[in-house]
Amino acid sequence: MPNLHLHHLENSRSFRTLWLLEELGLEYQLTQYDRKNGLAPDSLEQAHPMGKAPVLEITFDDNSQSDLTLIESGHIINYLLAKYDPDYQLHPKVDADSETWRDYDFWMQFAEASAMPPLVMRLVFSKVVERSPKLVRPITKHVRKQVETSMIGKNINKVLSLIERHLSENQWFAGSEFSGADIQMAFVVEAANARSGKGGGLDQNKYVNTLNFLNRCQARPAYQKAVEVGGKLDF
Ligand SMILES: N[C@@H](CCC(=O)N[C@@H](CS)C(=O)NCC(=O)O)C(=O)O
Repeated sequence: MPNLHLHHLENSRSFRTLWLLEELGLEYQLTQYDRKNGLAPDSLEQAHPMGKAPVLEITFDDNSQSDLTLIESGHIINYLLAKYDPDYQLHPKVDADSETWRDYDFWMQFAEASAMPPLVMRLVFSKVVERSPKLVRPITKHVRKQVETSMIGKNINKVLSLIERHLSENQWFAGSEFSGADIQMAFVVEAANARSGKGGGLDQNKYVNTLNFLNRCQARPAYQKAVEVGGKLDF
């Protein structure tokens, strides 16, 4: 069995990896990093030059193959499932004719390609306002409001509508079974549900299926173990 070493940054996408490692019941080594002014500390660059979380290092004691250093949470999820989920308990078989697989692949991609960018922009603007000197704060607030109304808010609403519609027709993102796509997308929902900054939390009536999905995720023992080990997500 190779050694798995996860580099986990507090309050970050590496929670996805931690949660999946727990779902799979795998042993792993963990290095935790605290944020510095909201960002990853420089020391994370020693694990991978990108300096972003997650980083998963895999070493093979038997020299059966070269060691690996993986980044990109979606890529890591797919690697771990391809390797450690041979019975397809947490991911569907690749099959272009299967709606379950197409949904799985779609939401895996959608999470980082379309959903996270406007959520990150919202977070960045709220930090800019928070950290701007008192004197210029009315200006940064005004700019945030403009960008929020003209761009960020609209894009986030489109993302959330798509998610809510899908979850009103499906129990999970890839059909009727929990899968890696739910781990990938739960982080999106948590970020969208953030109460800090401009978020204020999701509307309980409008996004009832989305919030029920999040509750189902948070009730999973592996999710709770990941919180215990790596800390609660709190944006
Ligand atoms: N698309 C990448 C994004 C990685 C990423 O941006 N990670 C954030 C944590 S949520 C990070 O390390 N931020 C710290 C920084 O940029 O300094 C993934 O899904 O892994």
